Amino acid sequence: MPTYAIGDIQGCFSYLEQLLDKIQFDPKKDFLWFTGDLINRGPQSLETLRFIKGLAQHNQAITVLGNHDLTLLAVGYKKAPYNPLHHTFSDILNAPDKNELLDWLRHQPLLYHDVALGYAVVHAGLHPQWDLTLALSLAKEVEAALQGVHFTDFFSNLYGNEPTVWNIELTGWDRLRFITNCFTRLRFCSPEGKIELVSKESTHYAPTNYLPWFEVPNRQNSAFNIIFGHWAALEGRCNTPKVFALDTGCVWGNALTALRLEDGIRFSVPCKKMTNS
Ligand SMILES: [Mn+2]
Repeated sequence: MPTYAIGDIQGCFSYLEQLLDKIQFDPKKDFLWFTGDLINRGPQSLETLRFIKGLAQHNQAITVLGNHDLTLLAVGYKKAPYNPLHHTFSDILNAPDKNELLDWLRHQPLLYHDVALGYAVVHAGLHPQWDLTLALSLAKEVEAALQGVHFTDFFSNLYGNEPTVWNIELTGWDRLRFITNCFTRLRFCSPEGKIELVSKESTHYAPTNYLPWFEVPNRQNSAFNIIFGHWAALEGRCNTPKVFALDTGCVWGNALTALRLEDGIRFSVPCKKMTNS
Protein backbone atom coordinates (compact mmCIF):
# COMPACT_ATOMS: atom_id res chain seq x y z
CA MET A 1 0.00 0.00 0.00
CA PRO A 2 2.35 2.76 -1.16
CA THR A 3 1.84 6.37 -0.16
CA TYR A 4 2.87 9.02 -2.68
CA ALA A 5 3.36 12.68 -1.78
CA ILE A 6 2.66 14.96 -4.76
CA GLY A 7 3.85 18.56 -5.16
CA ASP A 8 1.96 21.74 -6.07
CA ILE A 9 -0.48 21.13 -8.95
CA GLN A 10 -1.88 24.66 -9.35
CA GLY A 11 -4.74 23.62 -11.55
CA CYS A 12 -2.61 21.58 -13.99
CA PHE A 13 -4.99 18.64 -13.89
CA SER A 14 -3.76 16.97 -17.08
CA TYR A 15 -0.26 16.66 -15.58
CA LEU A 16 -1.71 15.15 -12.41
CA GLU A 17 -3.46 12.57 -14.60
CA GLN A 18 -0.16 11.86 -16.40
CA LEU A 19 1.68 11.49 -13.10
CA LEU A 20 -0.95 9.12 -11.70
CA ASP A 21 -0.64 7.06 -14.89
CA LYS A 22 3.12 6.98 -14.47
CA ILE A 23 2.95 5.67 -10.90
CA GLN A 24 0.09 3.37 -11.92
CA PHE A 25 -2.01 4.82 -9.11
CA ASP A 26 -4.49 2.29 -7.79
CA PRO A 27 -7.11 4.00 -5.60
CA LYS A 28 -7.92 0.66 -4.00
CA LYS A 29 -4.39 0.23 -2.65
CA ASP A 30 -2.43 3.48 -2.89
CA PHE A 31 -2.73 6.66 -0.85
CA LEU A 32 -1.87 10.21 -1.94
CA TRP A 33 -0.61 13.21 0.00
CA PHE A 34 -0.78 16.65 -1.59
CA THR A 35 1.39 19.61 -0.55
CA GLY A 36 -1.39 22.15 -1.22
CA ASP A 37 -1.72 24.91 -3.82
CA LEU A 38 -4.03 22.57 -5.65
CA ILE A 39 -5.46 25.43 -7.69
CA ASN A 40 -4.82 28.81 -9.36
CA ARG A 41 -2.45 29.94 -12.12
CA GLY A 42 -3.10 26.77 -14.15
CA PRO A 43 -6.07 26.09 -16.47
CA GLN A 44 -8.07 23.40 -14.65
CA SER A 45 -8.59 24.43 -11.03
CA LEU A 46 -12.14 23.07 -10.89
CA GLU A 47 -11.26 19.59 -12.19
CA THR A 48 -8.28 19.40 -9.82
CA LEU A 49 -10.25 20.40 -6.73
CA ARG A 50 -13.18 18.11 -7.52
CA PHE A 51 -10.85 15.18 -8.14
CA ILE A 52 -8.87 15.58 -4.91
CA LYS A 53 -12.01 16.22 -2.84
CA GLY A 54 -13.43 12.98 -4.26
CA LEU A 55 -10.29 11.02 -3.36
CA ALA A 56 -10.20 12.50 0.14
CA GLN A 57 -13.86 11.71 0.77
CA HIS A 58 -13.11 8.08 -0.16
CA ASN A 59 -10.12 8.03 2.22
CA GLN A 60 -7.66 7.78 -0.67
CA ALA A 61 -5.86 11.11 -0.17
CA ILE A 62 -5.13 14.00 2.17
CA THR A 63 -4.04 17.54 1.40
CA VAL A 64 -2.72 20.44 3.42
CA LEU A 65 -3.73 24.03 2.67
CA GLY A 66 -1.46 26.29 0.63
CA ASN A 67 -1.51 30.06 0.17
CA HIS A 68 -3.39 29.78 -3.13
CA ASP A 69 -6.01 27.53 -1.53
CA LEU A 70 -6.52 30.17 1.18
CA THR A 71 -6.79 32.84 -1.52
CA LEU A 72 -9.56 30.85 -3.21
CA LEU A 73 -11.39 30.65 0.12
CA ALA A 74 -10.94 34.37 0.82
CA VAL A 75 -12.28 35.27 -2.64
CA GLY A 76 -14.99 32.61 -2.55
CA TYR A 77 -16.29 33.92 0.77
CA LYS A 78 -16.10 37.50 -0.55
CA LYS A 79 -13.37 38.71 1.79
CA ALA A 80 -10.94 39.44 -1.06
CA PRO A 81 -11.57 40.58 -4.66
CA TYR A 82 -11.20 38.30 -7.69
CA ASN A 83 -8.26 39.66 -9.66
CA PRO A 84 -8.20 38.33 -13.24
CA LEU A 85 -4.51 39.23 -13.53
CA HIS A 86 -3.61 36.78 -10.76
CA HIS A 87 -6.53 34.39 -10.38
CA THR A 88 -7.60 31.61 -12.73
CA PHE A 89 -10.21 29.92 -10.55
CA SER A 90 -13.40 31.54 -11.85
CA ASP A 91 -14.39 28.00 -12.93
CA ILE A 92 -14.71 27.08 -9.25
CA LEU A 93 -16.54 30.28 -8.31
CA ASN A 94 -19.09 29.63 -11.07
CA ALA A 95 -19.48 25.90 -10.43
CA PRO A 96 -22.79 24.43 -9.20
CA ASP A 97 -20.85 22.63 -6.45
CA LYS A 98 -18.90 25.76 -5.42
CA ASN A 99 -20.27 25.75 -1.86
CA GLU A 100 -19.43 22.08 -1.31
CA LEU A 101 -15.92 22.57 -2.70
CA LEU A 102 -15.17 25.62 -0.54
CA ASP A 103 -16.67 24.01 2.53
CA TRP A 104 -14.59 20.90 2.06
CA LEU A 105 -11.43 22.93 1.41
CA ARG A 106 -11.71 25.00 4.58
CA HIS A 107 -11.88 21.81 6.62
CA GLN A 108 -8.44 20.63 5.44
CA PRO A 109 -5.41 20.83 7.76
CA LEU A 110 -2.34 23.08 7.56
CA LEU A 111 -0.05 20.35 8.86
CA TYR A 112 -0.49 16.60 8.68
CA HIS A 113 1.63 14.01 10.50
CA ASP A 114 1.49 10.25 10.07
CA VAL A 115 3.20 8.67 13.06
CA ALA A 116 3.36 5.19 11.53
CA LEU A 117 4.90 6.39 8.27
CA GLY A 118 7.16 8.85 10.09
CA TYR A 119 6.46 11.80 7.80
CA ALA A 120 4.79 15.19 8.15
CA VAL A 121 3.58 17.40 5.28
CA VAL A 122 3.13 21.16 5.22
CA HIS A 123 2.72 23.57 2.32
CA ALA A 124 5.59 26.03 2.96
CA GLY A 125 7.47 25.34 6.17
CA LEU A 126 7.73 25.03 9.92
CA HIS A 127 9.10 27.85 12.02
CA PRO A 128 12.53 26.70 13.27
CA GLN A 129 11.58 27.46 16.88
CA TRP A 130 8.60 25.08 16.79
CA ASP A 131 8.97 21.43 17.63
CA LEU A 132 6.55 19.14 15.85
CA THR A 133 4.21 18.83 18.83
CA LEU A 134 3.88 22.60 19.14
CA ALA A 135 3.50 22.98 15.36
CA LEU A 136 0.64 20.46 15.31
CA SER A 137 -1.11 22.30 18.13
CA LEU A 138 -0.63 25.71 16.44
CA ALA A 139 -2.01 24.28 13.19
CA LYS A 140 -5.08 23.16 15.13
CA GLU A 141 -5.64 26.74 16.35
CA VAL A 142 -5.85 28.00 12.76
CA GLU A 143 -7.94 25.01 11.67
CA ALA A 144 -10.40 25.76 14.49
CA ALA A 145 -10.78 29.34 13.21
CA LEU A 146 -11.24 28.11 9.62
CA GLN A 147 -13.86 25.61 10.69
CA GLY A 148 -15.61 27.72 13.32
CA VAL A 149 -18.86 29.65 13.15
CA HIS A 150 -17.10 32.97 12.46
CA PHE A 151 -14.70 31.56 9.86
CA THR A 152 -15.14 34.44 7.38
CA ASP A 153 -13.52 36.77 9.96
CA PHE A 154 -10.34 34.74 9.52
CA PHE A 155 -10.10 35.81 5.86
CA SER A 156 -10.71 39.46 6.76
CA ASN A 157 -7.66 39.32 9.04
CA LEU A 158 -5.45 36.89 7.14
CA TYR A 159 -3.45 39.23 4.93
CA GLY A 160 -0.21 40.90 6.00
CA ASN A 161 3.45 40.06 6.71
CA GLU A 162 3.40 41.04 10.38
CA PRO A 163 4.31 39.96 12.97
CA THR A 164 7.72 38.67 11.86
CA VAL A 165 8.89 37.07 15.10
CA TRP A 166 7.33 34.18 16.99
CA ASN A 167 6.29 34.69 20.56
CA ILE A 168 4.20 32.09 22.39
CA GLU A 169 2.30 34.97 23.99
CA LEU A 170 1.04 36.35 20.66
CA THR A 171 -2.76 36.52 20.72
CA GLY A 172 -5.71 37.13 18.41
CA TRP A 173 -5.35 37.64 14.67
CA ASP A 174 -1.62 38.43 14.96
CA ARG A 175 -1.09 34.95 16.36
CA LEU A 176 -3.21 33.19 13.74
CA ARG A 177 -1.69 35.28 10.91
CA PHE A 178 1.88 34.45 11.99
CA ILE A 179 1.10 30.74 12.26
CA THR A 180 -0.68 30.73 8.89
CA ASN A 181 2.14 32.69 7.22
CA CYS A 182 4.70 30.13 8.41
CA PHE A 183 2.73 27.10 7.29
CA THR A 184 1.66 28.54 3.92
CA ARG A 185 4.23 31.19 2.85
CA LEU A 186 7.55 30.73 4.65
CA ARG A 187 10.79 30.45 2.70
CA PHE A 188 13.51 32.42 4.45
CA CYS A 189 14.11 32.93 8.17
CA SER A 190 16.93 34.56 10.16
CA PRO A 191 19.01 32.57 12.68
CA GLU A 192 17.08 34.46 15.38
CA GLY A 193 13.73 33.32 13.95
CA LYS A 194 12.58 36.41 12.02
CA ILE A 195 10.56 35.37 8.98
CA GLU A 196 10.87 36.96 5.51
CA LEU A 197 7.88 36.56 3.20
CA VAL A 198 8.87 38.52 0.10
CA SER A 199 11.80 36.68 -1.56
CA LYS A 200 10.89 33.82 -3.88
CA GLU A 201 14.29 33.06 -5.37
CA SER A 202 16.49 30.01 -4.84
CA THR A 203 18.70 29.60 -1.77
CA HIS A 204 21.61 31.26 -3.63
CA TYR A 205 19.71 34.55 -3.50
CA ALA A 206 18.79 34.51 0.18
CA PRO A 207 18.24 38.00 1.61
CA THR A 208 21.19 39.16 3.72
CA ASN A 209 21.20 37.47 7.15
CA TYR A 210 18.45 35.02 6.16
CA LEU A 211 18.53 31.27 5.51
CA PRO A 212 16.03 28.80 4.10
CA TRP A 213 13.84 27.87 7.08
CA PHE A 214 15.13 24.30 7.00
CA GLU A 215 18.80 25.41 7.29
CA VAL A 216 18.36 27.55 10.41
CA PRO A 217 20.75 26.22 13.12
CA ASN A 218 19.16 24.36 16.04
CA ARG A 219 15.89 23.88 14.17
CA GLN A 220 13.56 22.33 16.73
CA ASN A 221 11.75 20.08 14.22
CA SER A 222 14.89 18.63 12.57
CA ALA A 223 14.34 15.11 13.94
CA PHE A 224 11.29 14.55 11.72
CA ASN A 225 10.79 13.83 8.04
CA ILE A 226 9.08 16.90 6.59
CA ILE A 227 7.63 17.20 3.10
CA PHE A 228 6.85 20.65 1.70
CA GLY A 229 5.93 22.40 -1.55
CA HIS A 230 5.53 26.13 -2.29
CA TRP A 231 9.12 26.88 -3.32
CA ALA A 232 9.34 26.21 -7.05
CA ALA A 233 12.75 27.91 -7.34
CA LEU A 234 14.29 25.01 -5.39
CA GLU A 235 13.31 22.74 -8.31
CA GLY A 236 12.80 19.91 -5.81
CA ARG A 237 16.35 20.15 -4.47
CA CYS A 238 17.03 20.29 -0.74
CA ASN A 239 20.22 18.93 0.81
CA THR A 240 19.02 19.07 4.40
CA PRO A 241 18.47 15.56 5.81
CA LYS A 242 14.83 14.60 6.37
CA VAL A 243 13.47 17.62 4.47
CA PHE A 244 11.86 16.91 1.10
CA ALA A 245 11.06 19.71 -1.39
CA LEU A 246 8.32 18.66 -3.80
CA ASP A 247 7.27 21.79 -5.70
CA THR A 248 9.05 21.25 -8.99
CA GLY A 249 7.27 24.12 -10.76
CA CYS A 250 4.61 22.24 -12.71
CA VAL A 251 2.71 25.39 -13.68
CA TRP A 252 5.98 27.18 -14.60
CA GLY A 253 6.91 24.56 -17.22
CA ASN A 254 9.19 22.33 -15.21
CA ALA A 255 7.70 19.12 -13.77
CA LEU A 256 5.13 17.58 -11.43
CA THR A 257 6.71 15.24 -8.91
CA ALA A 258 5.60 12.41 -6.63
CA LEU A 259 7.72 10.98 -3.80
CA ARG A 260 6.99 7.41 -2.72
CA LEU A 261 7.38 7.57 1.03
CA GLU A 262 8.13 3.89 1.63
CA ASP A 263 11.34 3.88 -0.46
CA GLY A 264 12.07 7.54 -1.25
CA ILE A 265 11.83 7.06 -5.02
CA ARG A 266 10.71 10.11 -7.02
CA PHE A 267 8.56 10.07 -10.14
CA SER A 268 8.10 13.11 -12.39
CA VAL A 269 6.31 14.15 -15.55
CA PRO A 270 7.57 17.11 -17.60
CA CYS A 271 5.19 20.05 -17.93
CA LYS A 272 4.64 22.90 -20.35
CA LYS A 273 4.37 26.40 -18.93
CA MET A 274 0.76 27.15 -18.01
CA THR A 275 1.00 30.69 -16.63
CA ASN A 276 2.51 34.06 -17.37
CA SER A 277 2.08 35.56 -13.91
MN1 LIG B 1 2.43 28.29 -2.34
